[in-house]
Amino acid sequence: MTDMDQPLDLDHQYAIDRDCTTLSRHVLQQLQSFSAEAQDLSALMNRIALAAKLIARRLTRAGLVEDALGFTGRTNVQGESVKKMDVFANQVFISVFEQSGLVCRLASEEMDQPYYIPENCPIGRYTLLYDPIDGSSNVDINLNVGAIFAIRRQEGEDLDHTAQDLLQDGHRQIAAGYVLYGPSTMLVYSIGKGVHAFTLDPSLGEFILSTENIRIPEHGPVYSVNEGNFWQWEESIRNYIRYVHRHDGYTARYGGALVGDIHRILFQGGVFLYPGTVKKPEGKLRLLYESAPLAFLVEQAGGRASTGMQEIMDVIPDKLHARTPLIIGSKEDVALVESFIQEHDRAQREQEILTPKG
Ligand code: P6P
Repeated sequence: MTDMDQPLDLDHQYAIDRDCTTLSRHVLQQLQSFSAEAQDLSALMNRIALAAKLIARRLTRAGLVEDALGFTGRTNVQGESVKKMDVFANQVFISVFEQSGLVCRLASEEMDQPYYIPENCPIGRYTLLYDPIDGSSNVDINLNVGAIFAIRRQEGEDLDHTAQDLLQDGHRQIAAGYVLYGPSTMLVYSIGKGVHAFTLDPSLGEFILSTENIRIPEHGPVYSVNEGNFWQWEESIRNYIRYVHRHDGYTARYGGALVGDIHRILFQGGVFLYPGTVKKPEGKLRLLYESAPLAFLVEQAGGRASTGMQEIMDVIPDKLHARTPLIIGSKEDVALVESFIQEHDRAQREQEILTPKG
């Protein structure tokens, strides 16, 4: 027998097979179809992967490249100071998708209105909604940042460019995920058939399957929240925080960058909260390109995402940059936070009944 007749041992065979499981192949395997829509989804995910690679390349050299760090001096539609990396990453997504023939619009945290693909470019039937760099305050201190994305089909013609068809609930998402720019660059996605993680192999320039069918634990030790806002919260949220302070088995982890905090909870279990405050009941995080994509993903992994009163996936935004409170993670931990909200509301209603009118 020649060497070629000798089968590789299973470990080597597995390693080769895994290195060949690229993102585009995985999408087609998921769908078990080569239909036009399956090919579209595979191509869309491939484009997102290309954007992630281009952004990762700049992030890993940010300290060495002119004009990569720091602020632009402008504020975005959110009223937030815009970082140079925000602008760069936003433009990368536009450049990667403009000639793809896959999308008709790109809606981004960084743009007041969606970017409509110019008429001299091929127009597709999908919209990409994205936060190009989430947690950009971490860029200048070399801590993890991320990108969050969702894909929706265009519904109707949107001839007046008001993008009204985007103002629908999260069930209209056909794919969603995030890119985590950390010690390694990971892309975690779902097309409604489970949650799967890919790790960028810089030596190949490819995202390679690293974890398939991720399931979030029913309960976990982590609670992730900015406790600096404690005195701005409703009493019910303060009561939840008092509870986890006083009970064993909880640990606080908060990175100030949503994607990293969610990634930890996806793998270890627990809950992330960005509640509304008395002054801003709607909270800080944006529904269409932060909370809804993450809700889609976490639900696919067996978790939950809630505003505290409603499933995030059911929320219908009134505007493109609508915000919602966000409580997301393990089923049991999200339910525990909600129980404090429901208990507080019940006590308030009881008090109102007992308090004589007039
Ligand atoms: P705070 C980053 O600006 C971001 O949008 C999320 O990535 C992060 O979870 C949150 O805001 C942090 O906000 O108010 O705690 O600094």
